[in-house]
Amino acid sequence: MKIVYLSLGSNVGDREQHLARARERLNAGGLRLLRASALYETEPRDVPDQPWFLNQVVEVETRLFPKQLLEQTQKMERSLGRIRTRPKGPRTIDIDILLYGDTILSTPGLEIPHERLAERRFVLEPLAELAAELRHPRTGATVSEMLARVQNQRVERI
Ligand code: PH2
Ligand code: MG
Ligand code: MG
Repeated sequence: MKIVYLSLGSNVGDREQHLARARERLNAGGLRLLRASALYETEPRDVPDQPWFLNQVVEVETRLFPKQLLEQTQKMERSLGRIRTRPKGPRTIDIDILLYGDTILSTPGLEIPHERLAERRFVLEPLAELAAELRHPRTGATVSEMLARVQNQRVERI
C-alpha cells in the first residue's frame, strides 16, 4: 500500500463542483481518499492570461503501480469532461500525481515526484497542510522549506 499525494485544479465553469466530483471518484478504482486540504484560490502560473484556479491537494492510499495510477487519474479527468484547449491552459479538471510514497521515477509519460512540485506555491501551500515535514525524495527538502522559497506567488485559502 502506498500513500500518494495528488493535486487537483480547475479554472473553468463550476470549479468547486469539479473538485468535489474528482474527490468522489478518488474513492473508487483502487484508490481510497484519506484526507483533503482546504481549497485555494490561486494565481495562474506558466500561462498567465487565464482565469484563476481553485486548487487542492488530497492524500490517497492505493495498491496501484504508478503507471496504473496515472491511467486511472487520466480516466477520471476524461469522465469529468476534461477538454484540453492548449497546454497548461484553462481546464475543467486537472489531476496530477505529486508524490508516490518516496518513489523516484522518470519516464517519458510520467515523472515522480512531479517535476515542478518545488516551484509551485499553489501545490506546496495545500500540501503543507497535510504533510509539512514530508521530504522531497530527490532533494531532501521538506514541504515547509520548499514553501518558504515561493512566497511571492499569490494563493488565498478559502
Ligand atoms: N496548472 C497548470 C498551469 N498553471 N496555475 C495554477 N494556479 N494552478 C494550476 O493548477 C495550474 C496553473 C498546469 O497544469
Ligand atoms: Mg497540472
Ligand atoms: Mg495534469
